[in-house]
Amino acid sequence: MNSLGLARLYAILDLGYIAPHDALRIAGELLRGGADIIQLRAKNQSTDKIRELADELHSLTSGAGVPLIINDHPEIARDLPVEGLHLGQDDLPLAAAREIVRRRDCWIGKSTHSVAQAVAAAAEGADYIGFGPLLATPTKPDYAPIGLDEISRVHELVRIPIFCIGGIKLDNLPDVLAAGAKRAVIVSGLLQSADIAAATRAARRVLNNRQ
Ligand code: 3NM
Repeated sequence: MNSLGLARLYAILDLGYIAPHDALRIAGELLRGGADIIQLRAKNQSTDKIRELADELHSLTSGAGVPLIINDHPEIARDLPVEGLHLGQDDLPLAAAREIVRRRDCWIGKSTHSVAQAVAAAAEGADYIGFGPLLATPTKPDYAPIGLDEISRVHELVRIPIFCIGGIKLDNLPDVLAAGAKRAVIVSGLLQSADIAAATRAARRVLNNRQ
């Protein structure tokens, strides 16, 4: 199984962009392209539907050695052998989520939207953070972009893996890396490309060249 420490490209199967019945096929494309981690994000589906999809997806991702992370639903991370749970700032506190999941081998990541939140999430015991949105993004329209200037400072202050997120596309990825990012989450930039595996492979190549 890929380790968190070595992961560079974090892809999200966001059901705001893809239909549930396409999720497995598109996960296959992301895996073929070399995504290091896949998250299932399904804001408008029932918990039962997400659990069913997560179960199917996990058979695929675990066969490929790629961690599957569930957004928002600690009870699903408790019930299935997924590798991680992702929490937002408005979700339950990390310690409360760990109490529900009760598996130390389940990573818990947290979305952070400022350097202060990033430092707080690390202190709270997060295994990794998302840091963004760096740039304006239709995937998360209600958040003010942070810009690229804080990327180097957050890397100085926070030692757990930091996945930069928000408005990252293949064409601006080099600028994000030049600003100090080491890892990236790309959602619409992958899901909306004509060839998802090729776009994923291209992003991986840019991220790998950074090391
Ligand atoms: N979380 P795209 S930004 C899901 O800042 C998500 O926490 C963010 O999508 C955060 O790559 C974001 O399409 C959307 O911009 C990322």
